[in-house]
Amino acid sequence: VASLPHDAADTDTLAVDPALVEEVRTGLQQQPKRLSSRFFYDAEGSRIFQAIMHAPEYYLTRSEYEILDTYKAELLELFAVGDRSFDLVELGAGDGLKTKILLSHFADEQADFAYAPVDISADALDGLVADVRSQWPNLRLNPRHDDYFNALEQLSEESDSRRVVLFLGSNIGNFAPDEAVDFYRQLHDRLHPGDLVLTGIDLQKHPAIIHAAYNDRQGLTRAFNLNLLRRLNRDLDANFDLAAFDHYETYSPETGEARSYLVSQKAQTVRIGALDIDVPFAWGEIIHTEISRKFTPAQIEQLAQQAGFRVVTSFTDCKGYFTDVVFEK
Ligand code: AVJ
Repeated sequence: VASLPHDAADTDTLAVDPALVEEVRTGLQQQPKRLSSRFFYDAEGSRIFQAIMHAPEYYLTRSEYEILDTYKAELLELFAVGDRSFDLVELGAGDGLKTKILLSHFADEQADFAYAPVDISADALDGLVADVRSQWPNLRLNPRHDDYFNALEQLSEESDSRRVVLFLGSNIGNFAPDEAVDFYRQLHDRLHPGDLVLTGIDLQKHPAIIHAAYNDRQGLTRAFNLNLLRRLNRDLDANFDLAAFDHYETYSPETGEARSYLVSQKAQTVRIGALDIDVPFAWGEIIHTEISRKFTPAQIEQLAQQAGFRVVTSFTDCKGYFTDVVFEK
């Protein structure tokens, strides 16, 4: 079934991800149709997301950057309490742009720590590792191309330093409400008492600001969403006509959910060659592709508690758009 990637740089997809096959089989034969946002990040999708982070409407990255830059000294005091060594484990490290603010400050202060970036994208991880090695050749660097929880389990066997887990960028927002609790609870299970989590979460705010962040004028979010169909064309030998689908975004201030959809602009049938199925679309029919949930401070407190964590402290940017929260086990 596997078709080889046409893009040689995309080392992730030498064989088709069986999870993608399963997702398409169930998601596109379901009513309403859906595909998970975890499949956005092939090489091209990762590149488009980098561009989104620089879009004027996408405030999340700038807000979190400001928080980490403003509070890096306070964070180091929390992480290295009593000058103990710690393992900084970053889940979903991506290009590590924000984390480099912390690495730079921690290195300047000669903190005793190792950095273990974890990512399921080999492309993203290789770039980050090369970059960090050249900037801080003496830093203890322990990259993991792995699933988040596998990596955490291995790390706890190899070292008895305090673990400080970074889970930044409001990645938690992509989970359904019950999955978010479950994710933090699984994280809690794999940590030792006294270990910390620094987690970045987007806050509820004026709905227009949030809606614009997922509906930018340059069309980057649109390209990001449509790229999922391009990936299916390539990896699963599908024949989506990208011009026959539109990007549509909603934000509900009642649920705090930004939701992305692809909308079929005509009645059409799409063939998924690798699955040997034909998928019919009515005019105006949608595929739901992403949830980016926004939280209130009270919801974050509740989330932490349900997962068994104590909230130590939290920081926000000057506009109050975003928060970085420290949990302790
Ligand atoms: C990387 C999951 C945090 O949901 O804001 C950006 C991904 N989607 N624009 C988000 C995304 C559309 C982003 N996260």
